[in-house]
Amino acid sequence: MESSDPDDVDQDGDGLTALIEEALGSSDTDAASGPANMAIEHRAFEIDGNTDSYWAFETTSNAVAETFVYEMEVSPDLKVWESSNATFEQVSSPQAPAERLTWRSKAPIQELDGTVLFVRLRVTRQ
Ligand SMILES: [Ca+2]
Repeated sequence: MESSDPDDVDQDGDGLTALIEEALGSSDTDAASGPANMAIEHRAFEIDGNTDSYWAFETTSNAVAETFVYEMEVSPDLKVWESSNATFEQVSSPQAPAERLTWRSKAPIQELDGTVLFVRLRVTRQ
């Protein structure tokens, strides 16, 4: 059964619903505008004077982000999803002026060797 909620529509077929597109500040009528707004990559962070490589999950956010709650979730198997609070922390990003949300793994990549973890962004309206 298809949802009649306009937030659930994916008009451009890029896999991102209208709600997610609005939260990212992308367009649900342009398939090229959405998916590239999210990335997970290795990034150097300085923590307590030590620079190390961490996983960084980053997404753009709508200029009126107070409309939304952005939560990063993790899963070991794509079946069970939970809050990323145990493995990631949300950090501010220096990449102004574009408003971006960034989460950093709590442990450096070298300590996560062999760990399989999937990530996703969960967005709800406030
Ligand atoms: Ca879409």
